[in-house]
Amino acid sequence: MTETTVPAVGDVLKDAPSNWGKWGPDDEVGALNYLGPEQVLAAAQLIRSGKVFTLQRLIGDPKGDPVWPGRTPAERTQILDEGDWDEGGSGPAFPGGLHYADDKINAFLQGSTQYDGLGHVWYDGKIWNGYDARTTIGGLDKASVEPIAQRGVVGRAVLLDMARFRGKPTLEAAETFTHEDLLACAQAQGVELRKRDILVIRTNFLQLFFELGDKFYEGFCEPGLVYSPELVQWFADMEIPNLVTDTIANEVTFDPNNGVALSLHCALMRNLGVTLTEIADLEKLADDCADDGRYEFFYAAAPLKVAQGSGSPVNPLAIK
Ligand code: UVW
Repeated sequence: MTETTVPAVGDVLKDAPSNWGKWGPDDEVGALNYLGPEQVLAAAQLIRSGKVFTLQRLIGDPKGDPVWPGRTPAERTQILDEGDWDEGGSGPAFPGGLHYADDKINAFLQGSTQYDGLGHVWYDGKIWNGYDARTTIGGLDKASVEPIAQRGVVGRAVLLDMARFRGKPTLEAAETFTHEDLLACAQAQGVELRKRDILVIRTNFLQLFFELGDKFYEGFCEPGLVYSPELVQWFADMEIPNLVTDTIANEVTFDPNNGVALSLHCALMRNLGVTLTEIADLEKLADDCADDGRYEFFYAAAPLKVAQGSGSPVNPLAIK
């Protein structure tokens, strides 16, 4: 498909459902409004074994950090260590002789497991809730990651292990699935999808990043959910607050039907206010779910409170 035949995302989504205004003109957290004390208390009932799974990928993994093309992995720099107190070193002399280590990172806020602020993507000059896209200039004045971080995300989550469901170690580049496939996967796993569930989808695609090295980015097109009006309506009807996946960008990168890039970012995040969480490490959790047959769990996550940030690293917790 050549670029000229690719339609504008706004045309593709012209009849798509929208939640703009649903939570008032000042809302900045969208579908997270679906998660309140009732959902938190119900989710807490799912904690039975006390097993805790942390879903963040390592920042500074010696095997490499998978990032969206054009972003670079985080660089951690050691600022102070014991060597600074060697003879002639510049380690500060504290009363009592304390030594310490300091370091800093230079990182894309979306360069690891992350929450996107709802203002992270847009089209036609408007971000979530109809705010002007010019509010993003120099930092997000509206719908940044900060209100999500202030609120936190807690609820019942369900793992949909699409790789196991399809009998593959990893889904393939550009492989797609729909909400019907998610429902079939849930049925095969013996778990019910309920309204206001946090959806956690495993493809294990990033295993190929670690196996292929730089070749991973050749013809880059991740597998994932593919846009259809029915899928977006299903997310709206199911009141899904948060979509968590183990890919870099949560959906098939280029829609095979029209070539549009990341149309679900626009349909789900910009229009419905569904919060997106990417690059989650679901491997230990998925093995445990396959072992005990329990695919539902308590989920809690809070990105960092970064003023005006378009996203933030996060280490979500799944507790069974
Ligand atoms: C883009 O939107 C480009 O990336 P992501 O949502 O994966 O951070």
